[in-house]
Amino acid sequence: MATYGPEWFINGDFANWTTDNPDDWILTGESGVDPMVTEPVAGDSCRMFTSGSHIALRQDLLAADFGKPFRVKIDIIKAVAGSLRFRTGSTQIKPVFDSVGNNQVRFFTVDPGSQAMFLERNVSGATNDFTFTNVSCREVIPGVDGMSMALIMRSLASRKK
Ligand SMILES: [Ca+2]
Ligand SMILES: [Ca+2]
Repeated sequence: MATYGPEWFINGDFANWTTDNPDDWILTGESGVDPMVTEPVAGDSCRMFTSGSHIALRQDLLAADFGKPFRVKIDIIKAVAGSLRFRTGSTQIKPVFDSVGNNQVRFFTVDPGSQAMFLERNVSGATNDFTFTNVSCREVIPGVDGMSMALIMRSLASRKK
């Protein structure tokens, strides 16, 4: 089983806000209420809305870990229109998110060209409207899975004969 390194996102649970923007996130593209990032429930969740223009939240965090495998995770509580994606540097992490659900995970390798991790609207020029309560980004530390362990045990057993 793989294990996971420490959490990279600060305020990934959207507990802390200042003037309707989440602390520790770099927000680009907000213009009044369209596009906007807003706090629908105090200290709980984040809504990202646009009728077409780009909007993104970003944290710069992965410089020391180029080329390593990572896992992002999101809890989405409202999916009204469009889709939502993570992006590392210029590399979009697929598949995008388009539905409600907790613990939706994606795996990726950190783009060697950038330390920026974006959470952004996916569909250009269309309405994208999502509310999410938590996001997470952690390094994947590979382990021995069950099948590999079974093969190792069988190999060791046969050597004893
Ligand atoms: Ca939360
Ligand atoms: Ca805002």
